[in-house]
Amino acid sequence: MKKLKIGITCYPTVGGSGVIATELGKMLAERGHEIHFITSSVPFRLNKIYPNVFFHEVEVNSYSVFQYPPYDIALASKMADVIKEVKLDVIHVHYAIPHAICAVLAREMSGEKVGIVTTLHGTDISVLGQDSTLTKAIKYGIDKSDIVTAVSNSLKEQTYELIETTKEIETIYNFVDDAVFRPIDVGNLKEQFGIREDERVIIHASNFRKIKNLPDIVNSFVKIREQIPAKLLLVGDGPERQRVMELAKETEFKQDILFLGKQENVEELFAISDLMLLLSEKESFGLVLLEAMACGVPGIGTNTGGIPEVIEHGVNGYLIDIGDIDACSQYALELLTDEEKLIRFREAAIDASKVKFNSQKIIDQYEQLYERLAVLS
Ligand code: GMT
Repeated sequence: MKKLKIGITCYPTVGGSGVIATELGKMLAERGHEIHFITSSVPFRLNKIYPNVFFHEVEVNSYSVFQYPPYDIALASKMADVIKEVKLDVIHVHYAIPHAICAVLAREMSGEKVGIVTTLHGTDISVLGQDSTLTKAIKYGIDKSDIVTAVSNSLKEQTYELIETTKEIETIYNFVDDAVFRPIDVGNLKEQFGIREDERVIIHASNFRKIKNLPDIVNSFVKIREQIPAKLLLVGDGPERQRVMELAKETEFKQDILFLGKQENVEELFAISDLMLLLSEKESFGLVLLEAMACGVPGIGTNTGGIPEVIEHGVNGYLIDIGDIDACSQYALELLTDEEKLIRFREAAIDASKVKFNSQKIIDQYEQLYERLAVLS
């Protein structure tokens, strides 16, 4: 395929959409494409020098005449500069607002024929799509993009429900870097955390927003812990952290609940884990589940959004209704007390990450989209 010049815009801080955008850029660069990240800071997974990868910083200045710093305008201007200077073939934005709208504006400003691909990740639709002050803008961003993708069928259907668009939306699943997310030997890490060999390890990682239902994780763990020796690792930080810490302190197993804060190398924590819990109220995909699965950690997730497209119930994990902590603890105990079953689920989880969510296959899908655009222009 012809080597393309591709601009990528995402939120560069920790978060699934930024991770996917960055990994996609890195893998496309490995295939010889020239990748230009146009973001407010270096994406956090872009942690070393990669040939073919360039970074264009969006500088957002504050002026006393503005109540809010004009990020969207600064981004659109920067995108227009890069489109013109580099002669981008495609600009791929992650999140409908503001990024798709900025790309449309930038194309206008540059007067060039760059193709726009927008990937919807979830919050832009499931939360913002319900905000009537934003729906028209989201629809505009979607309609004016040349190609729109969603990270699950569920998110695609939700977009049609919430945003009155007739635009074709294509599902392209998320993927993980399988060189990082795989079963690894981490020596005596479990011991370093003070976890005994006979204790099972349950893990949850998120941005601790309310929709992640952290209290359900703690309450499910308490029910599990009443039956078997176990530890709960809570990885991440966010608005709910304080409330969850208080809840954990009130339980009789507070010493078994470890708050680890934000962690860069979560794959090392997955290496000592037996089960992942993601009990969210909304979740367009649940990338963290896939990261855990690729490391051989099956998950229990809620039957919501795209989670049922990631977990195959009874094969590589379990699905429960939102809030059903009895079912959660029951399934967890079934798995954690049956070594053979756990091994079977671990293998099935790795298998799903390699087959259904195969990174090379998914990069092929994105490349095919870009190719279609190149033919159109
Ligand atoms: O989960 C979050 O709150 C972060 C958010 C983001 O923008 O990074 O994640 C969304 O995109 C991820 C990557 O596609 C998905 O795996 C998450 O499920 C999705 N979050 C929600 O839908 C709440």
